[in-house]
Amino acid sequence: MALLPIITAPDPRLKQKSRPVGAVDAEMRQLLDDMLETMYAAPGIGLAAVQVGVPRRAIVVDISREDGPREPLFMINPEIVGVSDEDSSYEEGCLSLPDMFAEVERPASIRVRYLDRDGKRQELNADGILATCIQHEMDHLEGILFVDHISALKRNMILRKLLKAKRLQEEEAAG
Ligand code: GNR
Ligand code: NI
Repeated sequence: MALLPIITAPDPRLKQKSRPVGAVDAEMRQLLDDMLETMYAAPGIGLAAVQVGVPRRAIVVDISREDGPREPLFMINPEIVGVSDEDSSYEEGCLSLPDMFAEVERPASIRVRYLDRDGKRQELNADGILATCIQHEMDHLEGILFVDHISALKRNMILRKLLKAKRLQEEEAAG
């Protein structure tokens, strides 16, 4: 297992579209395990492969309590096959937009089809924060960040703050 560096915005790699996974082989399982460890360490409730620089359609999600038994979900080539008419709004964050938060509206529940860590076909109904998180991760596979769902005004405010924080960090690192 290994901790992988998480890419933060603004970085053109976060805008690229991820390619389908051909086979869930040992190398892919290693990546999934490293992604899960990286997500738990962050800590976060989801992570897409592109956030660690691998533009493949693979995500990990775990919305369980940190102090209880963990319930990781590994989703390869996920597809949304159904959405509710009803929307819900959650305050979202993103490990690639550190310390930034905004309310995002999405379908309240979804049905998603994917391959699991064993390459087995699965379908899952999700609602609540799980539905939000899966949709947030699947957006990453299209090069979309949560700020792309909010007003240009709010988005630019967040991106400016982020750029400023990044510059400060780089100055500190340079000494
Ligand atoms: O850790 C995360 N929390 C979160 C909170 C609300 C909605 C979505 C998320 S996903 C985020 C981790 C992340 O950036 N995944 O891509
Ligand atoms: Ni994210």
